[in-house]
Amino acid sequence: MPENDDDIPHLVVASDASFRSKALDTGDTYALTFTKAGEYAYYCGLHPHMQGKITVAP
Ligand SMILES: [Cu+2]
Repeated sequence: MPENDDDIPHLVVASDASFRSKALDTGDTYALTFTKAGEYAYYCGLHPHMQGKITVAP
């Protein structure tokens, strides 16, 4: 499970607003199960320049 190992909080927000974590402090984790294949773009709600993409294979 991914964990925030930074010394500042971050939070995970889907670009299409379909999921959103709470603010994750150091050591916090956030897990989500995807049931549909596709690409899911996300960013950090506190630092929007931090972006990523999850690819779920069929
Ligand atoms: Cu952040």
